[in-house]
Amino acid sequence: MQRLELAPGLIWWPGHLDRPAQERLLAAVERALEEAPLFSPRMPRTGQPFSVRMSNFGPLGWVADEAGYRYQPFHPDTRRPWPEFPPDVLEAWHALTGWTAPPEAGLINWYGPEARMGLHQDRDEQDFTAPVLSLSLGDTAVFRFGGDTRRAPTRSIRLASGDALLIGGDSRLAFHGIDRILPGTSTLMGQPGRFNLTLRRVTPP
Ligand code: MD3
Ligand code: FE
Repeated sequence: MQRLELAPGLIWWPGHLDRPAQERLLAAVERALEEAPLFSPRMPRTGQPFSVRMSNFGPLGWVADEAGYRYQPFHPDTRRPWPEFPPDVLEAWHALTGWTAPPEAGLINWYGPEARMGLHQDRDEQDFTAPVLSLSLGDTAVFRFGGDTRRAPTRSIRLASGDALLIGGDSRLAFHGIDRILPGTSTLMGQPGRFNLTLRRVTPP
């Protein structure tokens, strides 16, 4: 399978998951969402809901509300612990990151046809030495990434169903976002939309 280094530390495997693997992973995501339904994160200052809806697997989950951005061990609405990581997710983490420690947080992002994610940095983790691994399912997304400042030039790629993206080293604090999704570009789900899973370490080694 092709491995493309888009920038130092930013590695893209187009089509890493074949169709049966995508179907298995989708089934695992849907099972997790029965236990931990999608919630609408809100902007800390304004309480404005994000257009992306979210849930998590693993010991810690990322949440956002008027109190801020943070990782916590329970669902913000049900207050129940997050579902365990599916074995396929742990296998992809170890295969692509080579990291000995398992991920602690597995953010599930759901993009409906109109959802987007503005340019931002991921800096709510206490440990930036570990990489972040992203897995995409469903409709293709226009992903934009730049440098360590908001003003640095950016590039765009299209992330399709089954693609894996590893973010580490010099790219760990790069600005990035999702400009839009391209509804109807995947037949994986019976409806337009996209799931992205982001696997992370949160606590220091
Ligand atoms: C580049 N998610 O959840 S995943 C996020 O497709 C997030 O849902 C996007 O950005 C999505 O925070 C992009 C790929 C990704 C994840 C983390 C990064 C790219 C990154 C951290 C630094 C640089
Ligand atoms: Fe991000």
